[in-house]
Amino acid sequence: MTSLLVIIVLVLLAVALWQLTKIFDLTQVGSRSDSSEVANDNDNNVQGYLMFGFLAFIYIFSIYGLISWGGLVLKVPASAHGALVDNLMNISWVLLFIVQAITQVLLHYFAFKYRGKKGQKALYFADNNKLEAVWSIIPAIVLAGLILYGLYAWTNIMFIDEEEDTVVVELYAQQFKWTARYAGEDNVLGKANVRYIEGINTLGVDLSDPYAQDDIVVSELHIPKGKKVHFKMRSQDVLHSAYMPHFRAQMNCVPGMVTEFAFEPVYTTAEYRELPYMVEKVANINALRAKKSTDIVAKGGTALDPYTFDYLLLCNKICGTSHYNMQMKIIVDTPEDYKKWLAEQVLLAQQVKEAATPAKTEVLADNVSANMKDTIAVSVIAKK
Ligand SMILES: [Cu+2]
Repeated sequence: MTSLLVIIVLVLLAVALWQLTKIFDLTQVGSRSDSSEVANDNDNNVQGYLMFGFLAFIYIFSIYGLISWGGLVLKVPASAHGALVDNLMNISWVLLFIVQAITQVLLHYFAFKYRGKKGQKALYFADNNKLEAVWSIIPAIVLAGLILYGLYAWTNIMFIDEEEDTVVVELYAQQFKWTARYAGEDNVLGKANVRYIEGINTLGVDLSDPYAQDDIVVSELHIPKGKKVHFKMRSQDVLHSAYMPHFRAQMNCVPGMVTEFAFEPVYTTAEYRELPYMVEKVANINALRAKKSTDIVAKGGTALDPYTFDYLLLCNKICGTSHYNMQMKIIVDTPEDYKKWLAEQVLLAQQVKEAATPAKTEVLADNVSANMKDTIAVSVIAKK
């Protein structure tokens, strides 16, 4: 509501300013020597020099941006294919910078050089085949090279060898959270469909499917270092996009179909935390947090917790109001730690079975109320 009011005020202010300039123009009628709407030499000179001013602005802002924000990028890729993506990105950037540096100088210089002058007539110039061939063929070759290299990189990244021993994980997207499902011992995910969603079976896993018997559903993603992880994405409601920036991986999650992506993590979470660039980044973030905390504490609030790095799975499609917060922690473990963690997880089939047993639920409920009674008793004693 406040922002709407601000917008209305700004629009009204703009209208008032526009009206004021009109009144100012009317007061000047008769006093100006040249009140013609047609540009004269003086106007053209001003516009010509403004072109150089704009050129300078583009370059100064680009250089400023590179210096101030260039260091914020995620420098070291955490997946085996990541270097290929970064290389493609870097080549594109270098090409873009070279082309823009040359074309922008030429564009603005010629606009200045051939600015309007009294008595100067434009030359009628129909076409020049040689020039047109040069500016068509050179970009065509460069773009073809870039696209071919991109296609080569993409097919390499997207190739999933079905024979290879991979960890199969389903990423399930819904407004606004991620859930992961591991294929278990058989390494095959059980069938799933929204129609089977019931109680704690929030992913709609078909529990009559033999492949689903050993499936494990979790809300924190653990993956092993040095082994290819084969992700299969599903969405419950709208388009989402599974984005894992440190691994240079992104794939849309589309309702009604399964999309895939596979990569091999090359740094465990602990190793990535120790990378010099990450140590520096975390120190910067914590310095900012500490500064903010002093303000918060001064206002009577509690200080912010220090930040520790973790890989994240984010949603990269604007999917609704809480899209910005749709994320899941990814932990890359050593293969041994991963095995240990996986062994500790309870199978979905077992969880569903336990939830369906009323006797056990009652016992659980009794335990909870007994615990609550204890807590109340303890707090009563504490008060005495
Ligand atoms: Cu989303």
